Amino acid sequence: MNTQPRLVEVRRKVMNQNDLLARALRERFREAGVYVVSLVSSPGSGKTTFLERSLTALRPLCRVAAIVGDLATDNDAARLARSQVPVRQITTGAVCHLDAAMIEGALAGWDLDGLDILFIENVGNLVCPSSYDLGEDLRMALISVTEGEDKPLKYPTIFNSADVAVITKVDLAEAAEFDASAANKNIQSVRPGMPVLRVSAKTGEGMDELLRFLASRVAEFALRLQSDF
Ligand SMILES: Nc1nc2c(ncn2[C@@H]2O[C@H](COP(=O)(O)OP(=O)(O)OP(=O)(O)O)[C@@H](O)[C@H]2O)c(=O)[nH]1
Ligand SMILES: [Mg+2]
Repeated sequence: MNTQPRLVEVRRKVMNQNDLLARALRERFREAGVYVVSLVSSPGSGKTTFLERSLTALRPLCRVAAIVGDLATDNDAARLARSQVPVRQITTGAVCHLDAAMIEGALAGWDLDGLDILFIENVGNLVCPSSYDLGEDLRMALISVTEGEDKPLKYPTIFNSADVAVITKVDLAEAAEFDASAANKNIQSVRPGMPVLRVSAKTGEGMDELLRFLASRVAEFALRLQSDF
């Protein structure tokens, strides 16, 4: 018996439900004037380290907060909390990605009007998170120099679902013999025109440029909000 059509149908229903919830979340974020940035990457690409540095840099300038997802432990929430911004951990158990319902649950009791930027660190995974809209305004796909330049070709969906690629751990580029132009070519072949930024959260290289990029996106968002009202 061929069960394929039924499986596809069930999956489509789950996706539709997530899309509807994500749309409602996006509207809620927009009404509260919160710009939402999500981070996706394989495990250990440097999402939390990058976020910790970004939150610390942004905290004196605007009201920031973070939600972080992992299968187990609240290690990342504890690390992010060192930047002294509000942080919430989602523990997904066996689930390899965050979805819109989990984000909605994590927002309970949170005054969104009191925030300017909300970061969401997804579970480290280059496959599952790509299909789940979280209501974010900007999705960053991180790829570290130690992973190999071919990752965008092997995992095109995650790069396709993202708005910007961030090459991390550039302080290790030489040791890893990282070929930046090959990586860039692979990213562009999957998602033509995608901005590519380079950072080291260890040394701080590229962080100013990345935060300027983010600030320009937040400013565009604020302008759009003004023209809507
Ligand atoms: N050399 C160097 N190491 C880094 C950099 N960023 C992160 N690391 C190291 O990479 C390892 C993983 O970093 P995390 O920030 O935990 O990575 P992650 O993507 O949050 O990991 P998961 O949440 O488990 O998916 C840690 O040992 C970090 O110290 C960097 O810019 N340079
Ligand atoms: Mg992490």
